[in-house]
Amino acid sequence: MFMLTKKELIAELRKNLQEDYAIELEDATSEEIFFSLGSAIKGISNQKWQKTWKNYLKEQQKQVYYFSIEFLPGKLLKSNLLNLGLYELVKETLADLTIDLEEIVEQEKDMALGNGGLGRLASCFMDAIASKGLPGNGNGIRYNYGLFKQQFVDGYQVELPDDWLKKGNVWEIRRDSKAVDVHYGGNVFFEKKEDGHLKVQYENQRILRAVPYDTGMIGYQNNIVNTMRLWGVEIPHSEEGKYRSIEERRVLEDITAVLYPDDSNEKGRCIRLIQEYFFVSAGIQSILRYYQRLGLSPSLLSEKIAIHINDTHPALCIPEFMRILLDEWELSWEQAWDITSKVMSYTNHTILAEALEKWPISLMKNVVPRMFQIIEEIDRRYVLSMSAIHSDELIQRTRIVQGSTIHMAHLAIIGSHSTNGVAKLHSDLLKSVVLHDFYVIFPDRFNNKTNGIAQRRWLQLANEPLSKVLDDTIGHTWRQDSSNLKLLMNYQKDTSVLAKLAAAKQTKKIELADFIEANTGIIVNPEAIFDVQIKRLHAYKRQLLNLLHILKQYFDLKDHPEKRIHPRVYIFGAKAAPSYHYAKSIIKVINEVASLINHDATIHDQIKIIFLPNYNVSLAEKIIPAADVSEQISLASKEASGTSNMKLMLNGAITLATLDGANIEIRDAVGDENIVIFGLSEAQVYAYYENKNYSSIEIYEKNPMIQRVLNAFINGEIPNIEQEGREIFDSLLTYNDEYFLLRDFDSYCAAQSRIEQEYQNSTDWQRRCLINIANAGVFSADETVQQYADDIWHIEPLFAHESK
Ligand code: 26W
Repeated sequence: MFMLTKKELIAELRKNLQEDYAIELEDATSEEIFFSLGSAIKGISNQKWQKTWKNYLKEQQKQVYYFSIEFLPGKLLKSNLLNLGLYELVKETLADLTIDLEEIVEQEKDMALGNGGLGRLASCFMDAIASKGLPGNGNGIRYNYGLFKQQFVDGYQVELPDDWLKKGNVWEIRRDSKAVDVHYGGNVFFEKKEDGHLKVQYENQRILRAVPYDTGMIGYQNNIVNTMRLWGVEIPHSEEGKYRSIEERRVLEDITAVLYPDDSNEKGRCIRLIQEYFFVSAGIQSILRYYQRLGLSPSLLSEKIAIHINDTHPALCIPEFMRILLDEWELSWEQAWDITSKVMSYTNHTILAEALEKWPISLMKNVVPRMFQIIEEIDRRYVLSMSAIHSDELIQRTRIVQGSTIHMAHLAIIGSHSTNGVAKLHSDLLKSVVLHDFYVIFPDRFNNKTNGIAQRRWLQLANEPLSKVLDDTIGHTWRQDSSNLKLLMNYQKDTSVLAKLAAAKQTKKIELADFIEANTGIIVNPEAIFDVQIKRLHAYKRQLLNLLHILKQYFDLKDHPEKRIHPRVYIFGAKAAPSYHYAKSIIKVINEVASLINHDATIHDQIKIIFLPNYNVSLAEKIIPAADVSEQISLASKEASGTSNMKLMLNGAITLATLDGANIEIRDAVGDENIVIFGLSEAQVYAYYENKNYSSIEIYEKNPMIQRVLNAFINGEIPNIEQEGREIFDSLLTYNDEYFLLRDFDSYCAAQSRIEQEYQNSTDWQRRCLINIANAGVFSADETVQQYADDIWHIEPLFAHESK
C-alpha cells in the first residue's frame, strides 16, 4: 500500500493551500481544507490510475463498459481514503491539528446524478469492480444539476436546483483530447459509390461536442483505479458561428444540464432521448477509438469489449454500435450483428409498465434518423428470422417496432446475449410473466444477478462503532471479504458481544437523535424503536400503509390513555418525482399526521414521526446505522430487488417485509425467526389479477379499524389535508386500492405488534440483529459483480493468468 507519513501529508496540504488559496493551514476554512486534501488524495490515486489503464492497454485486457444514465456516488472523500488505505492516517493527522475529519467531509457536495436504486447500484458496482481488480469503466452524463434538493414548506415538497458544480468537482479530470462529436437530427440518405456500395450521407445535422470528465474509481487497497467517464455537452468550434444568442447556446447546453427526476415513469421527452443518444454515441465512439489503438481485427471485438446496458435508457448502444461497424468500418450486416449481440448485455430493473420506455417513431426519426433506420432493419430481420420458427402472434408481440412505437426493452433483449433481473423473484417474473414471450424465444439469455451493496461504504465508513465490535470479535478479515462476517455466528450466545452490538447501535441512535433535533427541532428518545422507511416515494412501495398503521396505533393510544407501548420513532426519507401528484399528496399527509401526533401530549411521546427532508446518499449513511426496524413493505412482485433492505440488514436492523424482491433472499439467509414477514405473496397478488376480484370496499366495510383510519383522511381528524385526504381516500376505495394496502393491513399490523413484543426481549432481539449482520455478506456488490464478470462479461483481473 502507498505509504504516506503525517509529515508528508501536512506538507502536501500546506503546499496546495498556498498554491490554490494563498493561505496558511491555520487560517484555512474547512472548505479550503477539503479541496486541498482532495487534490492531495487525487494526486496519489492518479499514479495508480495511470498504471492501471497502461496495463490494460499493454495486456490488451478485455474491459467492460457500464452504460448508465444515472450514477449516485454521494460523497467520495471517505471511501477514497479508505480504499487508498489512508483513512486512519488522515483522520489522526487532522486530529493532531485539531481538525475534525467529519467537518471536512461535510464540505463535499453529494454527487447526486441519479434518482434512486438504479443509480446507486451503478456506483456500488463501480466500487466493487475496481475492488475486485476487474477492468471496468462507467459511462454516463455529467449533469450540471443533480437530483433536486427537497424542502418541506407547510408539509409540501418543494424542489430546489442542485447546483453541485458551483465550487468545482475536485475528483474529476476534463479530457479535452478525448472529446468527440455527436451528430443528431437532419436527414439521412444513401448514395451509390462507384464500387456499387451504398454510402450513408447526412444533411442538416446538428453537432454536439461531447467532452469527457473522468473520475478515478479506486479499488480497495489493491492499486487498481478504474475510470468513470461522464460526458458534458459543448458547442463544437466548427458550429460556434451558428449559436449567436445566449438563448440558442442555452438550448444546446441544456441537453446535459439536468437529470430527469422521474424514477419510474417515462415521459418520452425529446431532450431525454437526446440525452440517451448523447452519452451512448460519445461512449461507443470513444470505446471503438480505443479498440482501434489495439490494432486488432473487428472480429475480435467481443473478446476485448463488453458493454452493459443498465436498464433501457442506454439501449441505443445497440444501433449506435451497428452504425459505426456498418457505416464507418463497412462490415456486413451479419458480421456487425453477430459482434454487436456478443458485446451487449442488458439488465432490467423494473416490471412497472409505466417505467418501460417506448419511444414514438416520429420522435426517433426526427432526433436520430440513422438510429431509426437501423432499428427498423433490426426489427425487419428479426421478424424474418423468427417467422420460420415461431407463431406470427408471438413475433408481433415481441418485435421492436409496433404501430408507431419503438419498444426499447425489446431492442435491448433482441440485440444482446444476456438479459438479467436483479433478484430471484424478479428474474422469475421476467421469465414467467413480463418478458415470457422472449423467454420462450431466447431461454438461454435470461439469468438472475441479485443486487449487492458496497459494504465498505455502508458498514466500514457509515458505522465505525459496529465495525470496531466486529474487529474486536472476529478480527479484520471481513473488511477484505465480507463473507467472513459469517464468523459472527459463533457469538450468538455470547452476551458480552451482544451487549457490545447493542451499545454500538445505541451510539448511532443517539447520534441520529442529535441530528434530528438539530435539523427538525424535534427531540426523539434514543431508547425508542427506530423504525425506518427510506426510499423514493412511490405508491407501490406503500409508505401510505406504514402511515395507516401509525394512525391505528395512535387511535389505540387515544382510545386507551392508560395503554403503554414501547416508544416508537417512525423515520421517513423519500423524494417524489415533481410530476407525481399522488406521491406528493402522500408526503403532505405524512407531514400533517407527524405534526398532529408529535404535538399531542396525551400520548406521552410514545409515537414520533420524523420525515427528514432531502433524502440522499449522505443522509442514508446517517440513518441506516441507527435503524432497529427496516420497512420493506412493497406489494409483492412490485419491488424488483431493493437495496436499502441489504444496507439496513448489514447494520443489524430487523427487516419487516413482504415476500418481494430481495426480501425473500434476506429471509433465506437469516431464517424465518430472524425476520418479520407479512402480507400477500406474489402468487396471491397474481391470483387477484387473474380473477379480477379484488374489492377494497368489501374489506373496508368489514373492518372497523380500517374505517376509522381511512375516515380520518376526510373527516378533519387529520387537519390541513382536505384535498390530499380526499385524493387518498378515493384512491383506496373509489379506485380500488391499486397496491392492495387494505388487504395487507391486518397482517401488517400483526407483524408490527410482533416487533413490539419481540423488542421487549433485548438479548433475543440483539441475537437476531447479530444473525442479520453475520449473514449480510452474501449481499456484497463484490460478489454480484464477480457473477456478472464470470457469467456475462467474461472479464478477469489483470495478470489473472499469472496467479493461476
Ligand atoms: C424512464 C424513467 C425511469 C427512470 C428510472 C424508469 C425506471 C427507472 C429505474 C429503473 C427505476 C429504479 O431505480 N429501479 C430500481 O432499481 C434498483 C436497482 O436494481 C432495484 O433495487 C429496485 O427494486 C428498483 O425499483
